[in-house]
Amino acid sequence: MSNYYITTPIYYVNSDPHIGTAYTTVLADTMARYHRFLGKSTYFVTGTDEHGDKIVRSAAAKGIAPQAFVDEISSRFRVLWPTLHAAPDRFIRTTEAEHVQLVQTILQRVYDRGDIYFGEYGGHYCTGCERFLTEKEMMDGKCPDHGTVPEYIKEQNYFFRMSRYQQWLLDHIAEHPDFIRPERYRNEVLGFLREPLEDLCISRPKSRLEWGIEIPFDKNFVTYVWFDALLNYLTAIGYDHDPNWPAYWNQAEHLIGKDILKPHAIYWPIMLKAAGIDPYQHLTVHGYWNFKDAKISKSSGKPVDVAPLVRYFGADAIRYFLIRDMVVGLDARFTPDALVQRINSDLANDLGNLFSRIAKLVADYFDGKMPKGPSSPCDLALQAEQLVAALPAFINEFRLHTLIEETLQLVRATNRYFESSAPWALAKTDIQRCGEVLYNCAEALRIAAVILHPVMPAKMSELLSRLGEPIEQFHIANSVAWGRLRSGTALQSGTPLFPRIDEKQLPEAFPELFGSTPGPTKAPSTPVTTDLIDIQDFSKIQLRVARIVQAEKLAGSDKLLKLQIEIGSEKRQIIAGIAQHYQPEEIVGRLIIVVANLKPAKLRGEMSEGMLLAAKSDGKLVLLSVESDIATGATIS
Ligand code: ME8
Repeated sequence: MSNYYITTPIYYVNSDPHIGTAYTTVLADTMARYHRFLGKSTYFVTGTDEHGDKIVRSAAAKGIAPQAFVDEISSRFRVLWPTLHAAPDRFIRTTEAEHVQLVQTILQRVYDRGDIYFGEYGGHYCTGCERFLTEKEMMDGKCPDHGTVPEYIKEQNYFFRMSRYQQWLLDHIAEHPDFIRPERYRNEVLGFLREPLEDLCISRPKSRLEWGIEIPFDKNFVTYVWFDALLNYLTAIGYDHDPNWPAYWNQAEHLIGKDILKPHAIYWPIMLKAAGIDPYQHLTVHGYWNFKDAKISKSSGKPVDVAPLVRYFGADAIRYFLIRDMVVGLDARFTPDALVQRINSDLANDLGNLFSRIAKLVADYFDGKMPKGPSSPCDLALQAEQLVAALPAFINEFRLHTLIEETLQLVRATNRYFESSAPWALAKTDIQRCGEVLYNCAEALRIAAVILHPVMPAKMSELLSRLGEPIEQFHIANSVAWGRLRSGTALQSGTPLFPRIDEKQLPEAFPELFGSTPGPTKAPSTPVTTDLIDIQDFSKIQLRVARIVQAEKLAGSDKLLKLQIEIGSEKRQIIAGIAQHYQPEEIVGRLIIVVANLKPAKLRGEMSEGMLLAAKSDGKLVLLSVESDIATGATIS
């Protein structure tokens, strides 16, 4: 039997879990379940990262000792995951004795091999990222991810000779095209590696930070958080003492968000190489969940708390939404409307309703027992077979959003077949044919439920039990073959599987999420239609997607911002009247829409080469953007 080892980042305990950290955990859990489903022996690990400066600061702010603080927050993560039906095989904490010992063993080994030396370094340290940023990475002197000014630190420390392994890493990436995926992140890493790699500072003097793992060869220092944290991936599988560790390590897949690409794609493989351990197999990188156009995170002040969402909508509905609405690699928007739409349309309407309709007719005309199927399968069987054949590729390539969509296409086709076959009418004219139609529908639904089980384990188990085919141990090959559904077993109709969400109640239940989203409070005062134009007039305007790479206030104006933008390979400056609505630091990095063929004009002595688009209503202004990530320079039609 082959193996599969999947990990999430171990999360910092300076903040509570939120929808961003929940996403990575749910995705890893779903992948673990799919690989089990493909017949592999699977190990799924998540946990918490508990050392470092920011933990000490958060504990101090609460007035408690670091250990008490980390114990409390770590347990919030540990107890939350099962409520989301995430079932890690191991929950690891970096304060565990087993981990501390492993970090010290590896540090000593790398030191003995001559790859750690003592020296002095001065640099810009971002506590949010827990690493030094290069001049190139900073934007306007700030960390682009955290919007804070890094602290300049100069001191004597231990350094890890990363530079020695730069060429090795480049060769490894070239020889293993799917080492880092999707490709855009592989390219980003190759971009970093075009510059000479600086050696990595891997210690902190105890005089400045005590809350860390002591360096085994110098008691005055503790190790740097990343050197400590990354090694959790080895502790978790019992590196060097559990006989099974190599079999899992050979198939290791790290799942991370794009914020921690550099430590995972550069520091980690080099650390492994220096310690004489083979690199992991895959690093899979996903984008950000944004809410109201900002990354969901504790530091941005926009965390979306998971527990109340789970209580209200149910764990499986949240899992379904998260996995369906994010394409791995791209950013996605968490909008309350999209969440409700998915639940009401896909789950309540397409999936839940299909079961209710089948169960009702089976109860009315077949005494609640599954009727006999036809002697030859229908078209739905072919569609199901094609879907099943594509599953391994969807799973191995992390295309779970497509897997879900294709499965829902099968469910929708089954609903159409139900409608066009009209079994309620057949019941009065041809009861055998009526039974065959119901059998076909129930069988297509059963296969869809097996396929969706890893995404919604509790709800799909319930559906399968109600169909009379409870799940025990299953494997794709023998559970999704058409015709396995037995006749004569009892169907349990019961309450709707996915109750519809009443949108009217939501603003009251979640004021912070739903309160201000249903659109403008008042209708815009400008009439919608003025003079009509021909399509040719419109086609004269060239609209393009651009990215804001720099933004600052225009001296002497309280309304204008000076923006440097990138449109494909072109760089331009535009002056925009948005200073009363946006702070420069909050829009850097955003994708916007610009009119690209406007004649340049001078505004307050500065050239403006284009105009950005924004929507206005009653004194409010919001920038226009695109729904998901796309290359700058993309045309808009
Ligand atoms: O970086 N959208 O921990 P962390 C999607 N301790 N995913 C998000 C997200 C968002 N808005 N916000 C957070 C650390 N995440 C280190 C990791 S690993 C050896 C050490 C998820 O608590 C995503 O997986 O800041 C991201 O990479 C991770 O949380 C960062 O978690």
